[in-house]
Amino acid sequence: MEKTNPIYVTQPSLPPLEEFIPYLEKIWDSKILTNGGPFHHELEEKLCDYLGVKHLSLFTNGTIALVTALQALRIAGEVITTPYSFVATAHSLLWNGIKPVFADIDPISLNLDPTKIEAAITPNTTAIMPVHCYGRPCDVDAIQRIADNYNLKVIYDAAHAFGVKRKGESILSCGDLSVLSFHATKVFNTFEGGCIICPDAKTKQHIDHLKNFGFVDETTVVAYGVNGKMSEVNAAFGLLQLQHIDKALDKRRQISDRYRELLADVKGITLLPESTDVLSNFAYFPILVEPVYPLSRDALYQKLKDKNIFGRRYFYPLISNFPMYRGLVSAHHDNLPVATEASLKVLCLPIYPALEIEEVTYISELIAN
Ligand code: T4K
Repeated sequence: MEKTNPIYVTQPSLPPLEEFIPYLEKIWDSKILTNGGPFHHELEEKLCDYLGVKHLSLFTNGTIALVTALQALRIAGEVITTPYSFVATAHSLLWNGIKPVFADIDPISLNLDPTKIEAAITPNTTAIMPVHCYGRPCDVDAIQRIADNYNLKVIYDAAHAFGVKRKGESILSCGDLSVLSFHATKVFNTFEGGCIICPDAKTKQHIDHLKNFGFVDETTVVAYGVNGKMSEVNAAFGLLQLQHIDKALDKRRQISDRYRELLADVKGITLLPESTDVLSNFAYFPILVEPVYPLSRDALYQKLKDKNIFGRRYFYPLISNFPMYRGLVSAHHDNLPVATEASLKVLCLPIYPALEIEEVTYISELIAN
C-alpha cells in the first residue's frame, strides 16, 4: 500500500458539520458569546459527569489553565518537575516567577521518578508538577507520600490524560489540582481549550474569579487574574464532541492494539507496557527505537517522512535543553540521564480515530522491514 496523502501524528476528530449548526444558531439567537454563558455551564457539568470528577473550570487553553492553577495555590519559590514534556509545563512556572527544578524520569513509565524527587527538595520548594506523559498515570501514591511528608502541593499537568482511570477512579482527582488540555491535537478537543479539575466548590469559585481578571462582582477585583475564559463556540463544540468521544476512544484502542500486535516482536523496537489497572485513552503511540534496531531513531523518523508519514519526536529536545532552562543546575544532562536517553529514542506514531487500520498495518510493516 503506497501512501500519497500525508499521515500526521494526529488529526482532530471532527463530528459532521451539520451537527454543529444548531449550536451556532443558538449562540446567534442568544448573542451570548462568552463570559460564562449557557454552553460553558453545560459543558462543565457534562464533563464532570463524563470524567467522574466533582468540579472543573473551563479555560481558553491548557497553558493558561496551568499558569492559573499555580496562581490559585499561591505557589512560589521552586517547583520540582519533569524535563520530559511539552514546553508549556515549565513555561507555566516561569510565567509565575517560579524556578523549575528538573528531576529525572522513570525508564518504564517515562513520568517523573518519585525516587528522584526527594533529593531535589530545598527549603524553597513549594510544589511538585508531574505530567501524566502520553496519558500514562504517574506513580501518584508515591508522589503524594512525598508531598505529604514535606508539606508540598501537587499540581498535575494532565494535558494528555482525558478520561484516564486507575483502579476505576479518575486519575484527574489526584493531587491538589489537575489541568487538562483540549487543544486540537488532543483526544478530546474544543479547537483550543482546557480545564482545571478542582477538589471542591470553593476552589472552583476562586479559580473562576482568577480566569476572569479576578472579578468577583461588577466592582470587586480580588487578584490580578488573567482572561482565561472559554468562549461559547468552543464550549458548544465540546458538547458536540462529547457525544462522539466513546466511539473515538474505541477506534484509538483498535489502532493501539494493531500496532502492538504488529510491532511486539520487532527487534530493537520497545513498546511501553500496558497495565490492567489503567483505563487508557490511547492519546499517543510512542515507540522506543533501541540501538539494536537497524536504523537510528532519526533515520526511522526520516524513512517514514519520506513515505509521507509524519511521526513526532515528542519530547525531543528535552525542556531542560531550551535556552531559558539550560542554565539551571538541575538542567544538566548528568542529572537527567533517563530523560536524555528517552528523548533520543522515542518516536510517536500516528494515532487518531480517522486513521485506517490498513494504514496502521502499512506503517508497522515499514518499521518492521
Ligand atoms: N502540557 C502538556 C504536557 C502538553 O502536551 C501541552 C500541549 C500543554 C501542557 C499545553 O496545552 P495547550 O495550551 O496547548 O492547550 C502540539 C500542541 O500544539 C500542543 O497543544 C500539545 N501539548 C503538543 C504535545 O502538541 P505541535 O507543535 O506538535 O503541534 P502541530 O501544529 O505541529 O500539530 C501536530 C500535528 O497535528 C500536525 O502535524 C497536523 C495535526 N494537526 C494539528 C493542528 C493544530 C491537525 O491536523 N489540525 C490542527 O488544527 O504541538
